Amino acid sequence: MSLKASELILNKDGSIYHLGLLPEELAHTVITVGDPARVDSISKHFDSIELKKQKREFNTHTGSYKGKRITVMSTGMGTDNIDIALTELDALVNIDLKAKKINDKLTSLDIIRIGTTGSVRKEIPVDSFIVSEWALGFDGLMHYYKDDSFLKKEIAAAFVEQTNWSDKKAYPYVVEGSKKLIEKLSSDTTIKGFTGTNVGFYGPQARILRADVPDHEMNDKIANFSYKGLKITNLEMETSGIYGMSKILGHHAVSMNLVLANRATGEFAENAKVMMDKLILYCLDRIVA
Ligand code: R1P
Repeated sequence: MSLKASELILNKDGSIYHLGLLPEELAHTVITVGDPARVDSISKHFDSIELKKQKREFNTHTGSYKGKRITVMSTGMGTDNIDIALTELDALVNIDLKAKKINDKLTSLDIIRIGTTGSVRKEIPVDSFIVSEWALGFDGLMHYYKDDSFLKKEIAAAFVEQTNWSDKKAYPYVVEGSKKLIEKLSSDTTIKGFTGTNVGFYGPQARILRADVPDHEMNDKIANFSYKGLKITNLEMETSGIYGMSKILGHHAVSMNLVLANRATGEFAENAKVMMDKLILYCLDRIVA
């Protein structure tokens, strides 16, 4: 049975609806970033660039770095975009777009997020590189999919209990990154972390400019949460979605984040551009190692 035109949506040139990409334009190693401008900061290190395409917040370059074919694509901010980005990346490798049929032989992508984040721990300062071993999603995305076999429900339950999590918010979910990629991207210059993925930047991360939040202690409660020694290290907005969708669809994913803000001390990075370039080169070299 073929997928309906309303479900697998294609553009007139046969490319996938939101990303605007054709299957042959995607490498099997994909770097994702939030910021469309960060795509240039990565592909400028490539030996050569074969493709540049942009649709909405999805800016994509495919090229090669030290001989390895890599796609770098921006996702914009938030796990609602990640739902689209990961589903359409998967469709490019695992669905025959012309026949609108799922391939018999499935392909696994290696997906590496290079992002920015806020640390919730004093001992993880600005400019640190965090490799997310685990993600805790506050965004609810995984509850819209049937497969929950990979979710660590006992950790989520402990989090709800310890933080007195309001049942008006989505129930948190916990998911692990790809062990293979975590090992590949880890070294003595990185810190292994447990990344909280929020559904927004201000209220959802207890940042108050003018609009108040119901619980001023929430970031302290998040920092104090502990499950068998596992503690949350940082907050950002995409990792849980990337890890969850990758588990459901059979891809490998790791999230690498540069600490720009320390929420415990109130500090913000002074050399963000220089440090991001260091993280980019570090990741590229580990990917091809
Ligand atoms: C918020 O400023 C954005 O920055 C972080 C958050 O996850 C969110 O997307 O990541 P990126 O720098 O990759 O966008």
